[in-house]
This record gives sequence, C-alpha cells and structure tokens, in this order.
Amino acid sequence: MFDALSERFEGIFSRLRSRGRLSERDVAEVTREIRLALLEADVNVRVVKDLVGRVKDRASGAEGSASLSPAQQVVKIVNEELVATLGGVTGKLTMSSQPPTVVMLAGLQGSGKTTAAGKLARHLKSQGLGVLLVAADLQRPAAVEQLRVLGRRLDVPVFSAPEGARWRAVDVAAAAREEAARLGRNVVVVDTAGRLQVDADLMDELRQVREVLAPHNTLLVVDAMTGQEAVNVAVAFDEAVSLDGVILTKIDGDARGGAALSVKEVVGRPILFVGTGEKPEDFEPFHPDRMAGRILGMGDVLTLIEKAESAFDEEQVRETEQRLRKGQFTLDDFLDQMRQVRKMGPLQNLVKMMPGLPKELKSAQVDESELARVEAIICSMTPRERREPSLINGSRRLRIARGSGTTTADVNALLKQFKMVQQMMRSVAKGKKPRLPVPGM
Ligand SMILES: Nc1nc2c(ncn2[C@@H]2O[C@H](COP(=O)(O)OP(=O)(O)OP(=O)(O)O)[C@@H](O)[C@H]2O)c(=O)[nH]1
Ligand SMILES: [Mg+2]
Repeated sequence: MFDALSERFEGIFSRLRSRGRLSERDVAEVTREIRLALLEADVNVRVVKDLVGRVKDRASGAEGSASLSPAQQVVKIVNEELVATLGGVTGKLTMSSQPPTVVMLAGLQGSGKTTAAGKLARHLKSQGLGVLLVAADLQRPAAVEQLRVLGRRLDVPVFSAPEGARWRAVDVAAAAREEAARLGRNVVVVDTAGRLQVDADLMDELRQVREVLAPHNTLLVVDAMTGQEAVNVAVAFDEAVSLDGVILTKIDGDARGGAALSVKEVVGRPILFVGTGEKPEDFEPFHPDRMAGRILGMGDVLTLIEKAESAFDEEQVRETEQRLRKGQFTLDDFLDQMRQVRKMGPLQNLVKMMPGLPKELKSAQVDESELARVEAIICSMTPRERREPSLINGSRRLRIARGSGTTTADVNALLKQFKMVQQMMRSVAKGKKPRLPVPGM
C-alpha cells in the first residue's frame, strides 16, 4: 500500500530539491502536484482539499523564515499536515478500571473481523493481559470453529454458545461477561457476524449485541482494499453503533491507501491498529507519524526498532554479549541470534520497512528456507560440536548432513559462514572496527 503515492512524493520532493528559493508559483505548482498525487491514491476529495489548503497556507507564509532549505521546509510541512490528517497521536484502547474491558468488533463480511479478533487477542496477551475471545457470529456455521482454531493456536480461551443451544448473538454476548469473570480474564474481545452490505438486519443485531455488552471499545474492521467505500461504511456503522476506532486490515495488499488517509478526518474516529498480513503476528498499532514517514519515503525506522525490542530477549542478549566480550561465540549463539531475528516476523516485512533501500532490493525475495536449513544443520550437531566446530571432520560432516536433510556442501558453507561471523565478533570484542564479511556492505 502507498507505493504509488510514495513514489509520487519522492518525485515531487526531488524536483523541489534543485530549487533555491520558492516563489509563489513554485508553491502553487508543488501543492497542485500533491493534490493530484493524493486524489490518485483515492483519498477522499474533501480530505485532499483541506490538507492541500493547509500545506499551501503554511508553505507560502513560512517562506524564507527558517534555516531549512525550501525543499526541506515543504517536506516538513507536508509531513506535519499528513500526520494531523491521520489522527495526530497514536490512539489507544480504552481500558476499564473495572475488568473486564470489553472490545466489540464489527464490520462487513470478509473485512477481517475474526482474524483481527485473534490478532488483537495475541497483541493484548503479549502485554500480559488475560484475554477471552467471544464467538458472537452465529451467522456463518463455520465462524465459531474458525475462532476456536485461532484461540487454540494462540492459547486463548474462546467462549461460544453451548452445543445444541439455540442461542442468538445477544445471548452469547449476555453470557460473555460472566464467563470472563469466572475465568478471571481482563479483556473480552467479541467477534460478530458480517453482511455483504450495510443492511438493517445487521445493524439491528449489532445494536442489540452492543446494548447487552456495553463495550468500552466498539471497533470497526475495514478492509483497506475497499477504497473510498470504506469511508461510507464507516459512517454507516458509526451512526448505528457509535464507533470508538477503526482497525484497517489488509494494508499489505495493493490498495492505494486513500481509505487510511480519509477515515479519521471524515468519520472522526482514529485508526487504532492495522493488519499487515494473514498471520496473527501481522498486526501493529497505528502510528500516524510513522505512517506519514513511510508515505513520504522516510522509512519506518521506529516501527522496526520497536519490533526488534519486543522480539529480543534481553536476558539472552546480555548473556551472549558477555560471552562475546570473552571472545567466545559459538554455533549456539549463532543459532540464538538467528532465531531472535526470525521472531521479528518474516524478513520480507522487515526489509520493506528499512529506509533508503533501493526498490529492487525491497521487492527481492528473502530466502526463509535458507534460515530453516541453517537451523536444521546446527540442531543436528552435538553440543560439543557446536562449541568446537573444528571437531567436525569428514564422517561427522556426513552425519550432520544426513541428520538435517542437507548435503555436506551445505554443512561446509555454513561452517565457513560461521567462521567469518566469529572472526568479526572477535574483532568487535577486541574493540576493533569490524570488517564485514560481505563485500560491498
Ligand atoms: N493479506 C491480508 N489478509 C487478511 C488480513 N486480515 C484478514 N485477512 C484475510 O481475509 C479473509 C477474511 O478474514 P476473516 O477474518 O475471516 O473476515 P471476517 O470479517 O471475519 O469475515 P466474516 O466472518 O465472513 O464476516 C481471510 O482469508 C483472512 O486471512 C490482512 O491484514 N492481510
Ligand atoms: Mg468472521
């Protein structure tokens, strides 16, 4: 998402860079280009008009007043106004002082409600909260089972209508709080049924569910691919059940991104989370400033750092560091490091967030199977071999290759790679500037 828009902005800003002072005409030209870029990205017309108007006012007024170059000044202004349009600050779920906090999800069919329920449960669980998932979608026969499967995978309990009981969604909702109290859960996440379109039946059911649930957060799940229509859907749901926020899903797709940029301004409800893929971990809090940075091509360094921080086990990192200082870096450490990196999610997603990487590199496939192979090889070694790889002679090599389903050439390649990393680590430990083993890096 936003690729086309980013590219347009990149072009606009690089042309601007070659200018000295910005004349009235330059400002007019730049704002016209920005307007076109936003409209092409499917941003709501009213939102475009407001945003461009604000940029124009500030860009002409600020002329020559700061030490920034004209181009830098415009980038700064566009960035700030984009952040404002996206909601300004990072939104948060309202947590009730009296548990359980209730979160109700609503949205059209296939928007990603059930998936988002799982993702949200995982997210809250990782913050140390006890979550109960509630299956209040009795529309689709398989819906309850879908949530149960997710719950099992995430190790989160799922509450649903008792076998054979003829419950409606409101009955499930009514019993959910009691179940949460019984299980001592802090947060209840309720999945509801969707419809193909906004219709009276759906809204009635949702209103009833909302009434008995009295949720602290009613969140609309919107598929980013729906484009402009997302805004209308959000307005309709807001009128019916009064929304507190939005979860925007499938931003990993090739949607142009206009919906994301319009929802807050038109509906007045913040985007709280975004779905970036099908898996439970493909989920992030929505940060307007970082999203703006990503759109303007500044990369999403902060999200990257945050991911790294949450994935790395500090204790383990400290231990490794201590061994490194003593110049001991074993294949076990190598494996640990690799696993830590993998915990951050698919490499592909991480690479996309790196600023300044050439486009070709971002679209290049990262070979995840290579990582799996390395893991298999190291796991086929004895603990002693992992500490002293020099022990690995011809027959051991063959055993390791067989054990890991690889070839002796693979084992050799890994040992060579490890040796280079080890050498690098040793020179780091000695306080020398490391010589990277990869040429050209
Ligand atoms: N790529 C991508 N796919 C997603 C994302 N979120 C959900 N999906 C996929 O979208 C499809 C629909 O997701 P569900 O969670 O079942 O949608 P739902 O709103 O519960 O659908 P109903 O219960 O039928 O109303 C599934 O195939 C999901 O894997 C996302 O962020 N990115
Ligand atoms: Mg569902």
